[in-house]
Amino acid sequence: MELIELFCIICFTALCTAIDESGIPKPAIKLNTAWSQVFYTERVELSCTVEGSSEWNITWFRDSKEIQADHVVLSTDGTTLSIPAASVVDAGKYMCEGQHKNRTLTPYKSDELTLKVDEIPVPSVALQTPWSAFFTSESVELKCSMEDSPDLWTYTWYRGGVSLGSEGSDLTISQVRPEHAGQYTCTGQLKGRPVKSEHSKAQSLEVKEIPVPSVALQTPWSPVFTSESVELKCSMEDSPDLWTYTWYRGGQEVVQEAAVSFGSEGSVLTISQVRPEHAGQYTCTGQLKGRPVKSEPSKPQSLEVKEIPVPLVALQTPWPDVFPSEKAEMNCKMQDSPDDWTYTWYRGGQKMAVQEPGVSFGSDGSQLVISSARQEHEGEYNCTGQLKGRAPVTSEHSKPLSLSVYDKKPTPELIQDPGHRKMYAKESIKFSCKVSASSGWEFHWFKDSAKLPNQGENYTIPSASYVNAGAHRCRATRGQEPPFTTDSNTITINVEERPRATVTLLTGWSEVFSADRLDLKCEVHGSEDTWNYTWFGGSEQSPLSFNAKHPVMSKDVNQSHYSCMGNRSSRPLYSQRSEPFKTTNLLLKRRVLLSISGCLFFGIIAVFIGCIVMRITRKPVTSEDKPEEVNLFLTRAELQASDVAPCPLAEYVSDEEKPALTKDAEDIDPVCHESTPLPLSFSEVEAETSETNGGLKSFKY
Ligand SMILES: *[C@@H]1O[C@H](CO)[C@@H](O)[C@H](O)[C@H]1NC(C)=O
Ligand SMILES: *[C@@H]1O[C@H](CO)[C@@H](O)[C@H](O)[C@H]1NC(C)=O
Ligand SMILES: *[C@@H]1O[C@H](CO)[C@@H](O)[C@H](O)[C@H]1NC(C)=O
Ligand SMILES: *[C@@H]1O[C@H](CO)[C@@H](O)[C@H](O)[C@H]1NC(C)=O
Ligand SMILES: *[C@@H]1O[C@H](CO)[C@@H](O)[C@H](O)[C@H]1NC(C)=O
Ligand SMILES: *[C@@H]1O[C@H](CO)[C@@H](O)[C@H](O)[C@H]1NC(C)=O
Ligand SMILES: CC(=O)N[C@H]1CO[C@H](CO)[C@@H](O)[C@@H]1O
Repeated sequence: MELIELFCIICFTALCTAIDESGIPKPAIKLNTAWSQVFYTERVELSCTVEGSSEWNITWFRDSKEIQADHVVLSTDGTTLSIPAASVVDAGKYMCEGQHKNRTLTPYKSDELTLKVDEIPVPSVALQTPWSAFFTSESVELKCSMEDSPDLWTYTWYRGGVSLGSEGSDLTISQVRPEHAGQYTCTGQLKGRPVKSEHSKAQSLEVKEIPVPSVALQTPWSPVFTSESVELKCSMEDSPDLWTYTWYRGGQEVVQEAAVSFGSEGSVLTISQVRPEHAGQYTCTGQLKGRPVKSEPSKPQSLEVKEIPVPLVALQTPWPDVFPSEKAEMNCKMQDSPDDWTYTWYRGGQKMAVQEPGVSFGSDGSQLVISSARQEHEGEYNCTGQLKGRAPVTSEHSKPLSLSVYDKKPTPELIQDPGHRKMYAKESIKFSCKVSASSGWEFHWFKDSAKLPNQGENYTIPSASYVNAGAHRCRATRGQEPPFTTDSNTITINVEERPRATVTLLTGWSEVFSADRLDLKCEVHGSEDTWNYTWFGGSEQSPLSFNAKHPVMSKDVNQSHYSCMGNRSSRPLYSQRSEPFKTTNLLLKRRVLLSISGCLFFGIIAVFIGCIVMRITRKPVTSEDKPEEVNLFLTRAELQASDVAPCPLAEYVSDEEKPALTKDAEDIDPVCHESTPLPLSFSEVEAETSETNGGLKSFKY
């Protein structure tokens, strides 16, 4: 509009001037281009017209100086002045003057025409977004424009100086890719005029791959237990704050719920009370704030959720039933990694006090020791585990363990079989120790407070002897350090020797000379009871006879040894066997004795008769001269005083050699009278007690 207006004004003034000055035409100066604004390098044409122009010579002036044709191009008639490429020097006030060719007229000047030559403006490139860094697939819009009258221009885009072949003020890249990055410039081209601007300042365009966020478990441990709190963090490595995040579990978007919450912009996922269904593979994506840029999902982070295990209570001591003062020990343990837990104990539903007298817990509570059980320790025990350093993780109660405490110590019962307190040698005795309650007992045996080597519930004496007499007691123990101990009642037994049988010779001296058999008798001394007897001959074990008396015939010389024993139906059931009675050569000796004694007898008679004869034939002598009469018949006292055994019979009958004879002599009645039994020789003389050595008793005073 402006240009048109200007143009009209110029025309009008030109017309007016043309008819001015009363007939002398006035040259009219005029810009031939349709625009008044001329840019550098543009071609400019000015014309100067006078009526009847052919008669006029035209002269051009700029700033009152005549223009020389060397710089500009004038048409042949001079009416047109053209500047092929305008520059600063071409700007100025233009004027033309007409000089009539034939007539001398005062040259007539045109009006002044001011020509301005403007610099070609440079367009500027602007991003339509406030950011210049783009992520792949984002859309980018660039705008190129001239500051003034942008509509007069057309624009051309360049990246890195290379034309993109695209015109228009707006450059749009709908899905930007990394190769779109670069320096963007544009130039302006004046519409319809060959005016081309310089390149604009470059606008750099950065294209980045969309980053992928990463997920990290903030909780320092994995796996986590049910009810624990878990924190997961999702973030971009670079400028994480530009993003908002979305969480996925196993590909499904995680939504907010009672236990699940998100931190600002979703970067932190908090599960306050984790449950098994929260386990899975967590991924997240980032969403650029305010821009439709969405990242690929992160690498998955797995969240493992374990059920809190339940501990097990186990009895460490072998018995669930204990006695007062006995020790009981139990422990509470998780099957897996028990050291990660501490434990709490409950008895009968009540949490146990830390300082219960008589009860101690291990450092982590896994052990419960009742050093000395009491009635109040009875009950059902169970426990829970708490994860160390992760306090809210508490297990369920374990299965209960029941501990019962007896109200008193048991007393073992000592039983003797057979139950006689008075026992006889070689009898077998069996003691049993019985504890009626509970189990696991070990037994120890004591006699007169001395420990016996026996262990086990039974203590058997296969063949009693006097060393087994005494107070017997058993002790039941169980457990260790110190063992629980309880003592039984005491049974005192006596072990007596069995009465000994003795063999006596019934046959008297007088009969010895007449009879040809010896009668032996068996007796059991030290017992008034009646006995049945059994006789044994020689070394044979089979009995010979069963009567109290046993005859030995002279023809039985081979059976030199006879012994007997008592046997009955009440205790003691049998006696000790007697010492063997030797009858070797007894009958033979008797015959020899008979002849010796006969000789002796007749000898004595002869001496006696001789004495009488001497007494009669010789006179008596005085008492002083009288030699001491030989006392052939010693008194009993005299005989006793003498050490020499005077009884020739006894001496002879004895089987013993001379040295043995002196020994035997002490026991042998030196006076040989009718009732004196023949001295018996034994294979060995035992140092028996006087009572049992019944066979010799009759020889003593
Ligand atoms: C001017 O002079 C030329 C020749 O010199 C002549 O031909 C022409 O007619 C003249 N014009 C006028 C108007 O006198
Ligand atoms: C363990 O003890 C608690 C409290 O005494 C009780 O409520 C619970 O039933 C017990 N647990 C089991 C498994 O018996
Ligand atoms: C102990 O004796 C009883 C019978 O008195 C018997 O039943 C038991 O088996 C015996 N024990 C041993 C260990 O021998
Ligand atoms: C006595 O013993 C002898 C040999 O030692 C033997 O020949 C004889 O038959 C025995 N007599 C009797 C009665 O046993
Ligand atoms: C006891 O005597 C009877 C006969 O009276 C006999 O049969 C039995 O063998 C005897 N016992 C012993 C141990 O000698
Ligand atoms: C001796 O033996 C007989 C028969 O064997 C028996 O009847 C009797 O009771 C026994 N006497 C004693 C004292 O044991
Ligand atoms: C009056 C005058 O100056 N006339 C001139 C016009 O131009 C022609 C050709 O250039 C000249 O020859 C005349 O002298």
